[in-house]
Amino acid sequence: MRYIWERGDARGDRTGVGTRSVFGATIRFDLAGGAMPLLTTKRVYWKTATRELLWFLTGDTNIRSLCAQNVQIWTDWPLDRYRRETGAVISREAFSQAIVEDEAFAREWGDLGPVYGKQWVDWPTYEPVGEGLFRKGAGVNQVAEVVESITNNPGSRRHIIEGWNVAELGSMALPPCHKSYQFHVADGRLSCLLYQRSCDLGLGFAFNMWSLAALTRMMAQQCNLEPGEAVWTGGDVHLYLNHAELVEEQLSRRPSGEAKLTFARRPASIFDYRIEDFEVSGYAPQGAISAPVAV
Ligand code: UFP
Repeated sequence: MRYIWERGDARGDRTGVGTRSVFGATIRFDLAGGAMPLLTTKRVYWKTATRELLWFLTGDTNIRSLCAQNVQIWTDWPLDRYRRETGAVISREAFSQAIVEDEAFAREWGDLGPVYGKQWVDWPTYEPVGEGLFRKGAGVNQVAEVVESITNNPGSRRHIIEGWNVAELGSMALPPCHKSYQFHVADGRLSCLLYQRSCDLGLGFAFNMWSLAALTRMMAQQCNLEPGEAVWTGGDVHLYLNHAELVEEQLSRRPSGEAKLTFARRPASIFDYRIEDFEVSGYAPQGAISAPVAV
């Protein structure tokens, strides 16, 4: 964070806020013994990140079930579209409440397009039915396929869950940031490498790192393997220029405590985890720091 803040390249960006950024960075974290990469220099709402991960695994791309759990991390994108297209003056709270209470409204305004969940468990396919004609085939459940390949062919170098569906990028609220997960088995341990093309180090990163580790732990549990390493690789890793307070506050703090994750049970499949299954101990973070999201 300090390096990027002091030495990163100044870049204008899509949001108009401006960033300092480095291109290409890697962090490795050993998950042995239940250790989790959960930032302590500010409170990270790991349950929120976990609820998002569980939502991806259901294949849902509508924010309604997130809003119903008071998870607002995706609300700003549909809210922005709603304000732009209708000219309505509405607070985030009121918008989120309308999404939860009104199913038709949620259908019209709450969908994010074919983002992560859709690609992870229902990647679209097309079957030729004649000269130049195609019909929709069965979707590919990449997550189920990876559980299967890790279990039956652990030495494979093809255990990949891919979010970057080129043909559908245009209809997504936001093209995937954490776009490729590759799993790897060695010595009875399961590791995962995430390639994240774009990373908001002030806000997004802590969530992305937690989710990477949580998904790795869930996969390891399902495949009867020990957890290995969570390897995170970022493309454009940046700090927004309006995050000065967050950056300075976080850099002035010292890490405290070490979080561990245990599972309350072993769910029947990778798709059957519930938020109550995640038990975190030893997490002694410092206070939360809020900062604006660049939409
Ligand atoms: N971003 C993250 N992690 C995520 C996510 C978004 O850091 O999981 F969905 C940030 C990265 C960037 C912005 O600041 O959101 C996406 O903008 P762009 O598509 O222009 O890279």
